[in-house]
Amino acid sequence: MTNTYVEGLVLKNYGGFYYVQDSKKDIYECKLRGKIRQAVLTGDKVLFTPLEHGQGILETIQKRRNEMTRPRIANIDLLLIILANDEPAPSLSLLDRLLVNASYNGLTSYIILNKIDLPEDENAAIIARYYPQKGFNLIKSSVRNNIGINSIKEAIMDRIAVLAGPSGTGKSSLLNLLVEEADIKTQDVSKKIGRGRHTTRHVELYPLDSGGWIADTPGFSILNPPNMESRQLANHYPDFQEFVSLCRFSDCLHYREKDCSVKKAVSDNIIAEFRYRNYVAMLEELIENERCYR
Ligand SMILES: Nc1nc2c(ncn2[C@@H]2O[C@H](COP(=O)(O)OP(=O)(O)OP(=O)(O)O)[C@@H](O)[C@H]2O)c(=O)[nH]1
Ligand SMILES: [Mg+2]
Ligand SMILES: [Zn+2]
Repeated sequence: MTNTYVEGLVLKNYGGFYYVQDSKKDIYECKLRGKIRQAVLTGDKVLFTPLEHGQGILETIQKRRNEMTRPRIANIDLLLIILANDEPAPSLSLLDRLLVNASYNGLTSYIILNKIDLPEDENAAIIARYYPQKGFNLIKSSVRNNIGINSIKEAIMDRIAVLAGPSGTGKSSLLNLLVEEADIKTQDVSKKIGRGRHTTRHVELYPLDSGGWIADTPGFSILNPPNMESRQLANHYPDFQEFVSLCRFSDCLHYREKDCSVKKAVSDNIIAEFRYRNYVAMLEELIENERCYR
């Protein structure tokens, strides 16, 4: 007999079942094949055997491209960093930490500057000016006034997205807006997977009508410094890249070295000083960790 395995994506694990969506967007309620030992995570790409009545058997987990804790989710493509134009005013150092973290984990990141219906905070103005000019993705939005939402949908298209950002910036509001629209047209599916916004405390991926998935992770934060070597940090600063090869020392950390092109670019106002300050703060933490664990 030829095998009839089908590729699918785990949307959630609930009540002992795994809800697996195939490429036709149909969702199957799957039990595990006995031999699977590894924990199956939301976001896992799997092979499963479809059975009758929307049931299935989850056969194997495919190799993960990444895996996050807090919440536990696999194969994330996209980090949406939700900041507010004001209320709360955005923190530049938090933003840079999130960007470094995303880059370290191989994620594409988008800076979403939400609440543009409000007057702009000083840091918000800096963000809106500096980052797009350096090639970062930035979308201005107002969940309240339905501005920028289509651009966010386009960013998520066919990808697995998670939200990050400080409290009060509008993550839950955005999620509700995106998922509510999906709800309208996927009622049958939501009935089938027994969904209720408040019924589950497990991580769930919501398929969006416009394509892609978003995780219900309003409290998502990935603030711990990633476990990288200090000399790797500059690789995660795209605005440093055109200068790093011009430093006098090939192993320059752009820290206390002489003839450092990155520092020169900072004093020439090509690299923003706040970016460099955030770099040094993270660098010192990494160096400190290396001292402790050597
Ligand atoms: N003016 C304005 N207010 C907004 C906008 N989006 C969300 N809000 C409001 O901002 C407040 C916080 O929104 P939430 O969606 O709860 O923020 P959150 O990021 O989920 O916050 P945490 O769950 O604490 O991390 C609420 O009162 C929202 O109504 C917006 O675009 N403009
Ligand atoms: Mg929230
Ligand atoms: Zn240097």
